[in-house]
This record gives sequence, C-alpha cells and structure tokens, in this order.
Amino acid sequence: MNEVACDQVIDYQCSMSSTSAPYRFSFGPWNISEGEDPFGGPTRSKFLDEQKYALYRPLGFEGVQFHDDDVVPDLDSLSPDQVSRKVAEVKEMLTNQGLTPEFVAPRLWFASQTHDGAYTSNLAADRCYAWDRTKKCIDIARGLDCKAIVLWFAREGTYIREAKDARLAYRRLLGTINDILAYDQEIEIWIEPKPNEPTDQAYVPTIGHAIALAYASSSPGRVKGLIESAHAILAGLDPSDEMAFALEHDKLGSVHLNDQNGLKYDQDKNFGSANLRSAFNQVRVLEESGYGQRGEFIGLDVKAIRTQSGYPVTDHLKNSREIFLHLVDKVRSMDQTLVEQFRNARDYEAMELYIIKHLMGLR
Ligand code: XLS
Ligand code: MG
Repeated sequence: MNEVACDQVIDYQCSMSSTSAPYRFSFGPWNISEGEDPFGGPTRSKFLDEQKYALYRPLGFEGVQFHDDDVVPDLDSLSPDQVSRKVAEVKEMLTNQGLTPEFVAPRLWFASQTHDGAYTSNLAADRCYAWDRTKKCIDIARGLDCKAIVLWFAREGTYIREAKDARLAYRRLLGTINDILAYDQEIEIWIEPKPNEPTDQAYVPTIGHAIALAYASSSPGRVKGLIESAHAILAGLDPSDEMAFALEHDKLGSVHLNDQNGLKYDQDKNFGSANLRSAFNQVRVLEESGYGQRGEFIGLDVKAIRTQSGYPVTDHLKNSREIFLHLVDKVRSMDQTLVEQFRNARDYEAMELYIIKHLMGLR
C-alpha cells in the first residue's frame, strides 16, 4: 500500500472510531398526518399538533423541525404581541419536553399571495408578502433560540417556461438570501432543493444550485443546504453523492432522509424501504464525514402509508430511525481494509459481491 493510500485508511479509521457518539434525530409535526392525498381526504382522525410534542422523546427523537405556522398557527392574522406570546409558550413547551428546535421554515405555498411563487412571483405585492412572512419566520426562529431557517422553494419555478424571466428569478432568490443575511446577523439559511412538485420545474433543483447561491451570497458561511433523499432521486441523482458534494464544501446543514420509488410524485417513503443499498450509502457517506458530531440532526421527512390505522400513527418514524441505526451498524462493521484492497485492485465485481453479502448478513 502506498503512503497516500495508507494515510487515507488511517484518516478513515480515526473518523470511524470518533463517530461512536449517538445520532440525534428530528422530524416535523407534519410527519404525523391523517393520510390525505391529492385524490382523497383524511383516512385517520386528526391528532392535534400540540399533542405531538410529547411523542418525540419516547420515539427516540430530540429535534423538532417547524414551519413558521407550526409554531404560530394563523400567523398572518396575529399581531406582533400575539406572535411573541405564542413563541414564548412554544419555547417553554420545548424546554419542558426536553426538545431542541432544529429549524423554522416559512410556509410560502398555501396563502393566496403565493399562487405564483413567493420571492419570484410576478406580482410585487406577493413578493412583499413573502418578505414580510420571511421576517416573521426569522423572528420566530430567534425567539425559539433556533439557529436556522429552511428555505424549501416550493413554488419558486414555473409550470410553463415563458411564465417568468428565469434570470430575474435567480436574481430575486439571491437578493432575498442577502436580505435575510442582512436582517439577522446570526441566522443560518439551509436551502432544501427539490426539482419539481408542486411546480413543473423548480429554480433550485439540486444541492449544486443551492451551494452556488451560497457562494454568491454576502455571507457564504451562513448559507448551507438540507438534502432530502427523495428530492435527489426525483432529480435523477444519487442522494449519497449529493450529500458528499455538500459535505466536501462544509455545507450540509441537515438531511431529510426518506425514500422514493422512481421518478413519480414525492412519496416520502420510509428510509431504506425502496432502495436499501442507496440508504446504506447515504449512511456511509454521513458516517465517513463525521456528520452529526457538531450537533447536526438526522431529520426524517417520512409519511405514513394512507392505509395505516392507529391513533396516532408513528411507526413510520420509529421504523425509519431503526433502519438508519441498523445501517450505521452495517457501515461500522464493513471490512474497510478489504474495501480498500478492492479499490486499489479496482476489483469492483468482488467489492459489489462483498457489499451485497454484507447487507444480506452473509459471509
Ligand atoms: C416538501 C418538503 C417539505 C420541507 C419542509 O417536499 O420536503 O416538507 O421539508 O417544508
Ligand atoms: Mg423535506
């Protein structure tokens, strides 16, 4: 083995042994849902958001992901005082439950002012609404002592290409990012890329687009990405490579681990349920990079199957976490020396058989 290869093995082993710290898991209240889809209403009774927070710790979760109106329902119709009181209430609840707010995301896709997108809408009044709502979201995050907001650019795209001037749209997105960075000197922005749905084409489809915006911004150190497995798959990309790209730029703020069966609607399946090997590789890349050691969460953006009954339905969260932890064991018990030998010999046939047998629990 040459010197460089030897160093690589040593580096890798160091990072493996130091990753024995347990992972911290998070999800958002929307991940406990009632089974509705675009073709049918709820299949389960409503379980109130306020009651969901008591479920986190027993399920093995510590982080809460919020939309702004998960923290403050009816946000648009409340006065600043009413908003502050509600934020204080939620902050106290989080402390009492032993929970950490991971991020707050402005929900910029339901209101009538967001029919045509928010920051990239063709209507100036809509863009004003989006900016006001974003400021409220930042204030809510700061009120909860939460260090990041997530921008999932839901309707920032088009159904038909001629509808918007795409270069102007990119300028508007970058302008908003810079406005956020100027409005608050500490908050981080984590951009969650997604290539489509609800729009036909989105302006920030991949982590590469998000990281380009980060570097172009006025404070690149405070702009990162949040990678959702299903969104990468929908873009025709491998989630583990997307994660590796972000990690190499020190720009992976968080993850939304889940799964997706092909280029269909956004399915939010349980982590590892459609492609176990892809899930293994996501865990491998996260482990090898020491992801989590600076407090980053393993977020699970998963949705319960519509036919599942129970009250509340939470098995999809428990099971996705369990699959993740089993895959951590698989990564840690992989024979790294052997893998390195296969790499050096470029014997990828033997490597593939080893990996598949390892995943199947065979020797
Ligand atoms: C939608 C996104 C969304 C974000 C949070 O596809 O995954 O749920 O994670 O707004
Ligand atoms: Mg998501």
